[in-house]
Amino acid sequence: MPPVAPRPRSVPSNELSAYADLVPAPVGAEPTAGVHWTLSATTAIHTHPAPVAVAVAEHLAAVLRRATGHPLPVVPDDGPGPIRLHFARDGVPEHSEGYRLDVTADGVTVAARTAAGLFHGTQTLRQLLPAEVESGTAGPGPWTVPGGYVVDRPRFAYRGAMLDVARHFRPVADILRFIDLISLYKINHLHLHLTDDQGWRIAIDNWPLLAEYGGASEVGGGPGGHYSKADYRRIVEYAATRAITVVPEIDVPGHTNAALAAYAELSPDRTSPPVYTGTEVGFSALAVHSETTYDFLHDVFTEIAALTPGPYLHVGGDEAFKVPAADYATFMARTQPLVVATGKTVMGWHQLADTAHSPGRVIQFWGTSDRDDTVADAVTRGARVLLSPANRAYLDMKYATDTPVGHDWAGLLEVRDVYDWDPGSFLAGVPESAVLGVEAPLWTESVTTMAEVELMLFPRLPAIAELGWSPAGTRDWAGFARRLAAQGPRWSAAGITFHRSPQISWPAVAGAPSAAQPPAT
Ligand code: TNX
Repeated sequence: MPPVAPRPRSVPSNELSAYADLVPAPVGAEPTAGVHWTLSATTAIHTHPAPVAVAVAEHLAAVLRRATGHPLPVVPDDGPGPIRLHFARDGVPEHSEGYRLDVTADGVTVAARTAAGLFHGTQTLRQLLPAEVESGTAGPGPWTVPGGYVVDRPRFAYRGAMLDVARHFRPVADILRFIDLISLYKINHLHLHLTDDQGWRIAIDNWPLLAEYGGASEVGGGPGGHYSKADYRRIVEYAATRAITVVPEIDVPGHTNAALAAYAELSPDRTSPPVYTGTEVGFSALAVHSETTYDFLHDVFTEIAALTPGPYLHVGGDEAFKVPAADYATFMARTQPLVVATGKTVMGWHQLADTAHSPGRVIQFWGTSDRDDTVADAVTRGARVLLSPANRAYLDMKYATDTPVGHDWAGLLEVRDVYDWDPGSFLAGVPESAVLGVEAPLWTESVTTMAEVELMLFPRLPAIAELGWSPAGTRDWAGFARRLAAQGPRWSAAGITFHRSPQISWPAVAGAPSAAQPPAT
């Protein structure tokens, strides 16, 4: 008789469907019937090689310690351990973000080629544990993981979330929480919209008034704020430990009132406009014929590039209604090489598409139709496309007319609208091979608190994350709706505010104290 693995007295709720409930859906996963492993007070995390894998292990340990109360020491050793994170190639998908996860009666092994792969594997492991593992306070368990395996890798290289910190400033602690939230679903880029009419949010040594004066305002007249260089480095480093690359955006030549208010010489009429705290767009512009403007851009891009290890620098370029088309083209023909000279790759909103090409540039599509011939033409000249169609991916759109914050110019976006499209075949003339990935932008004209940020993110961000990560063949609304429902108790345990979409059959939050329940919206 083969040995029979001992079964816990009550079958944990995560047992039967855990491997079928993962979000984003993995490339492959199977449970092993009758096999379990239970995390206990003696569990250690073995990890190799140090220090890259140790950072991933420490993050996992911190999450697990919080909810289990167990010590979970991280042991830098390649030997077998109850939880083992290690670099390997055998059986691991050939992709820098791929991983393989195995759960046997002896423990959990995550194998990957890189720290990013290991990190994604540990995020999957969290979803295989009971929902209470997301709690900020220690609970009794049992912390049982059903046996089985996952092999996984992303469909698209770029899965992004954008936060507009210009319309309403968010302190560093909120950005770190935002990073934690998006990393749950294997998002790997954080796009920070750092500048707009209402505020300039990053310190620039050569132009100190940008942040000091241009940063001291926001929509509605609040105090605003800005990130020091140390703040920004902290964000970049924290993001890196969650396998996330920061993409900074300096939006030019429009959306620049805060910069013009700080420095009159950047303005076409050499006069500083007053600080702006409204929500109109398209009324401001840099002096596109002035050399001072290009000196300014050179300084700003050089300082930002020096702070940014990631490959991209986003130059905005949207809604420059005050700049005639010919001047816009001239401006972008000068601006993009300034970015390239810093060693970075240009990213920009799709208004950039019919301006001069720059090597490998990324055009971020935010239109509402499935056809844009200038974008398709830019692709023939070598551009790649990042998809953020406003009627699919804009997380500042309301879910329904009674959503307390948000816009509706691109429509009302329930979770099914956000999920039910294929990035690989969305834009006419843009083949999947030209699609770098997907990004969900959150504009914050009306979003003023972290609870509101979370409300707009959940449950739609996981939908975008899944479109970016999961194989095209897994896309199925009914299946996604079922898997998403299983995430609800995790968000409740983590204290995440979310929209209880009527399209999803959320499980009852049995026994949860009412304060921990998400608001019904
Ligand atoms: C358009 S999308 C904008 C933003 C607004 C947003 C509101 C884009 C590139 N520009 O300035 O915040 O709509 O939904």
